[in-house]
Amino acid sequence: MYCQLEGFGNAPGADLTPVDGLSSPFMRLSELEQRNYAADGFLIRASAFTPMEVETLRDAVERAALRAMQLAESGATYVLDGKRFVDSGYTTVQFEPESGSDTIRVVEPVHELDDRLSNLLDDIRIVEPMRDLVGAEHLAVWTDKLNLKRPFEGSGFGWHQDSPYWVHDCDHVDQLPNVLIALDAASEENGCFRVIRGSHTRGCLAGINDGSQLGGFYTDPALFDEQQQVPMIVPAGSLVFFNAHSVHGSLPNNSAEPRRALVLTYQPAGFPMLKSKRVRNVG
Ligand SMILES: O=C(O)CCC(=O)C(=O)O
Repeated sequence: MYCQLEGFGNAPGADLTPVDGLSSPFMRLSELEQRNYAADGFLIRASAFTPMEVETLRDAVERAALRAMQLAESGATYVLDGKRFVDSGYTTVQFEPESGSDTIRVVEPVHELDDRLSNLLDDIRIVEPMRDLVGAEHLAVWTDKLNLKRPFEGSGFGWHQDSPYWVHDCDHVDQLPNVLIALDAASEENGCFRVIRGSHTRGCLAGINDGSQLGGFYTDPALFDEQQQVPMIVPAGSLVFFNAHSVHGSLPNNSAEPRRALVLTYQPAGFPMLKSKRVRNVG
């Protein structure tokens, strides 16, 4: 049920090589991929990273999570709708909502917490398709997140778009495509990522007006068709590109398997990042 580029893959044992300024036509989106992305609002490149590379990235995110935990010890805590957040400088660490839980759910931004994650931002397999999706040859990073979804504990993400979060900080919200890098095989059981096919075509949609603090960020269910959801059941190392206006979410992880993912968001070069306000051009 997804648009996978047949035969795409990388040589076994390839390292996480940053882009060197050369453009590879092979990595760019084919016309078919561009048409699929325009219609669906998402695109999958399965197994873009080798098992060895995925292992390196898992190690990097676990180290980054340890560093995030240390930062959180001296950060400023606040609670929204029962969810605990800690800000340390411009880094936000979100904990699982279970009362008293010290399990990290999300870290944003995360790339500064491990050099391997910083290098990943320049990886040609991500940057080349992003050039087509942003519509610019020169790119910068907008934001980057680590979603951990630990076994039996990782909570779900309600249906939402990213664009309403960002539209107040950015004048080019139509040029902020995301890529989710699956660090574990994703299944229905471990709460795979889900996208509402075609929901990106109507810009920012209204949120829920239920009087809660975060309700406005969850998309009004009357404005999209849940039947159009596509579960991203993908092998570890796969890339899921998706539009900032796509309604997306996921169910809790009820399995013994983790479902970790990085979500990177790009923009045209020269613009500052969402949280640090620094410019992080690519390549
Ligand atoms: O990883 C997921 O299941 C959802 C991620 C998400 O919705 C987000 O990062 O905005």
